[in-house]
Amino acid sequence: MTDPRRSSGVVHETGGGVYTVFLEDGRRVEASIRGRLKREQRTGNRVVIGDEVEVHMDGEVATIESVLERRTELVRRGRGRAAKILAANLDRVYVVIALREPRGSTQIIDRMLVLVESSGMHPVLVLNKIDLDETEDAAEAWSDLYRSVGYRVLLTSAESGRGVPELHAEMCTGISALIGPSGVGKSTLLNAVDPGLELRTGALSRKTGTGRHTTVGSRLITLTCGGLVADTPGFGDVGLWSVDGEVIGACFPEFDELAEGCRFRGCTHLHEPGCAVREALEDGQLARSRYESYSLLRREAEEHREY
Ligand SMILES: Nc1nc2c(ncn2[C@@H]2O[C@H](COP(=O)(O)OP(=O)(O)O)[C@@H](O)[C@H]2O)c(=O)[nH]1
Ligand SMILES: [Mg+2]
Ligand SMILES: [Zn+2]
Repeated sequence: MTDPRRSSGVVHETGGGVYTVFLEDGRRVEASIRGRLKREQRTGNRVVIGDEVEVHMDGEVATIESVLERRTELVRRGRGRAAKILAANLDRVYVVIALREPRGSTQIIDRMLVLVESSGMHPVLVLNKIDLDETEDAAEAWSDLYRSVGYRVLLTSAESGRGVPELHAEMCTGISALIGPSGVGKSTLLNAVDPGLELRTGALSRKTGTGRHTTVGSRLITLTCGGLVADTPGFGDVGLWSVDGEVIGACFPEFDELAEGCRFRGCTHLHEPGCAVREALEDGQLARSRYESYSLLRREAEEHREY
């Protein structure tokens, strides 16, 4: 028999110890969490947006009893900071980069792809602001490069509308997230996908100055078509994320097969003899920019390692 006071739902908002949960029957409740879960929160295992939870209803009082196993977790690992789960059960992550204003680079792209890959998710690359002059060459070169290593690439512009219908169609099911540096056009793109959202965009938020209006909590935005979009302050500070050195190799999909040919197990591909990854680089089978990003991230991880 099912207990009528128990129902399951999805966490749509967190912040200040209050969790907004949408229950299966469509009700929206503000829940707190059970003591045992509260203790886990302190050890970093937090209840986050996208979490599927079991809620106990005592009249109008809602309490989160347990969190169901997550299908995915997007984790931010900081330099010297504890890892933080930003969102659970994301179905797709878009890494958004502007071709200009601010100008993207393969290094920025690779860094963000790696951050998402290190959480076990395979992102979609969005090359945005394709309406601006002199963006064609980079757009073409980068789409070719990233498609060749196994990523899906979308070319978009909120200004011209390019790619917006495609993005809209994909975002109407499940939970999506857009991550990327500030100013690349994430909020503007979401407003183009769903004009009803009226999200604040760069031109406005700069005026508010010292972050008085910055979002403190995290939320899932509901699109008119029913899709959900994760929004957390953590998506804007990708520059502060870092990745453990040992997993970086696994975050470059095209290295996987090559690495099997390395002479040494656990080869770092930086200096060992008989390295198949570096051989592929010399043979032109591996893009130099990808290898450079790899070695940069790897060295960076070594510098920030803590004992
Ligand atoms: N030319 C052009 N500018 C854009 C486009 N999308 C956004 N912008 C501008 O880029 C700035 C930052 O946009 P915003 O959406 O706030 O970026 P976010 O920080 O990634 O959310 C704003 O001034 C927008 O007007 C676009 O597709 N083309
Ligand atoms: Mg924004
Ligand atoms: Zn190697």
